[in-house]
Amino acid sequence: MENMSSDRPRLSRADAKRMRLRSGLAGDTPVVAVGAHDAMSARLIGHYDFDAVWVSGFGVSAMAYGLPDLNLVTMSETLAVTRSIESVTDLPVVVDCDNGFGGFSNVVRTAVEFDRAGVAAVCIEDNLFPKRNSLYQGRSKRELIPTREQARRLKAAVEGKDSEAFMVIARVEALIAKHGVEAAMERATAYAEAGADAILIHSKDKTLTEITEFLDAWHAAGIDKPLVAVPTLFPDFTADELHDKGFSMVILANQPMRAAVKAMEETLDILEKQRKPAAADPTIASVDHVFDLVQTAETIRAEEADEEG
Ligand code: SPV
Ligand code: MG
Repeated sequence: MENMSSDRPRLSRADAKRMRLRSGLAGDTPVVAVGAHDAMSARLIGHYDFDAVWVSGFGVSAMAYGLPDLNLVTMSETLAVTRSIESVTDLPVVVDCDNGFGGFSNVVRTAVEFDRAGVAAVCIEDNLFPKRNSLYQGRSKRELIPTREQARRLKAAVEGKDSEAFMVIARVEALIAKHGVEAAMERATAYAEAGADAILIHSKDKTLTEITEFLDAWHAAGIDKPLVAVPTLFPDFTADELHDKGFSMVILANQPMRAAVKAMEETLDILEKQRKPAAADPTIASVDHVFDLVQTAETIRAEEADEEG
């Protein structure tokens, strides 16, 4: 078939998005990813000037399953939500795969399945199963997987890649677990050597002191892998400011979820008090707007095209 051969092989949709993420990470401006918890939030993120969708484990746990972010949501459940997100967004999708949902083989299987699902990247953290959300301030154990074991898991995940363009981001929780900058550096270095494509260094230090120390050590070590930040707990730095400090990607992880929760609570409060739909109308999206967002008219037009002749 003549037009099936071409000198330049066409990239698959998945690889095109992966290459977009890779070139973004090497660019002069930060890759800004925003957290989605379902396909609608991913669609909305795509309507604004952002570079990637972050499938938030916290968001999927809380919003899709109504559960705490404690490794209760399985790989398959995360994959199902991810597939729905991946299929409605043109942005590269970076999936928070927690600790890979178990041990060594779970991490490997996670990378294989999400690579096959066409996402741009997975992020694997070193919290021991069952993990605790990193933002949780209450009393809880924070145990990390030993560095060598996590490096071994990451190496196997990287070696299992089907697409070279697919990325495995290694997330370091040493600062969250209060192990200090030296331990964080040791882990980040081991994960980079294991072949991770980027390092997410998580922190809840508002002043950025720890992060700055880490960045100094990282740059002194000359490791050429992109760094990723989740600035939920150092929220006053802009993506550009974080980029200037050395982060290639900035993840605004949970703001759409929190916006949705607040908006629903306010609307339910109004409905509870006034007990009629019109009372909520001024502050909610119209039915037509929701129809538009999910391309209802276009879909009906395509479905009924033949009938119109
Ligand atoms: C998530 O969005 O699930 C994250 C980021 O892992 S955080 O909750 O800030 O740890
Ligand atoms: Mg998470």
